[in-house]
Amino acid sequence: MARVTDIKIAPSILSADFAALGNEVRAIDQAGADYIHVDVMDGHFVPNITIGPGVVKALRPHSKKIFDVHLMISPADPYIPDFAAAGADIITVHPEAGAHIHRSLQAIRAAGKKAGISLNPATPVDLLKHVIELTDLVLIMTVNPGFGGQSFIPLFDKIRAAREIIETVDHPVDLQVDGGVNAANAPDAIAAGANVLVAGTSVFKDGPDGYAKNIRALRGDA
Ligand code: S6P
Ligand code: MG
Repeated sequence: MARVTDIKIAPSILSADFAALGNEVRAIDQAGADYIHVDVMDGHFVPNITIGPGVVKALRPHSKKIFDVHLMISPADPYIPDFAAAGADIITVHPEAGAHIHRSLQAIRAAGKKAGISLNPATPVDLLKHVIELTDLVLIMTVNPGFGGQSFIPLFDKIRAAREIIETVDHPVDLQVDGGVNAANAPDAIAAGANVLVAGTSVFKDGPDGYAKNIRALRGDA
């Protein structure tokens, strides 16, 4: 089970000031972010449009932290090389976005990046059993993807089940929770087995002066 010191915080720039993304990435880096979570949306797989590989490339020089790129796009496979070249370190895809999730994970690793799989709230966790050997990060969505600021869906049994599947392999696999995460529900998500917390609203809500305090609060630090 993850100790508090093992908990990684991945602020989602979906909630950042899109008019100042370079400054925002630097600010959350300096405020203690472990990963920079980049939500890519295409207005087709999810009802919102955000950013593409060009923005990831522009942000890359602003931080040495891990760029954790969450592709909420369909199809995803044609764009894996572009996000890899732009500087993504982890590329996460959805099985709901295409027919061949096994092939998508292979393609991410072939591009030299860590492969993530993200499950929407209604997608059965047992799917992981068939791809966990190809997976470096499991993302359990605790909102229906598309917009920040939604309410957390308490899928703790699903998080526990994902942790059990991860324990069946020898290589390290992050268990990430994404959607409506805040200081109130973070302890239960961690207790269920999550070791990476994605948070947009709960990190960015008070402006740059609050980023470090909000990140500490998610870790359970006073
Ligand atoms: C939102 C998006 C998620 C975001 C997450 C962060 O639908 O699909 O992937 O990363 O929701 O925003 P917040 O405000 O929920 O923490
Ligand atoms: Mg996300």
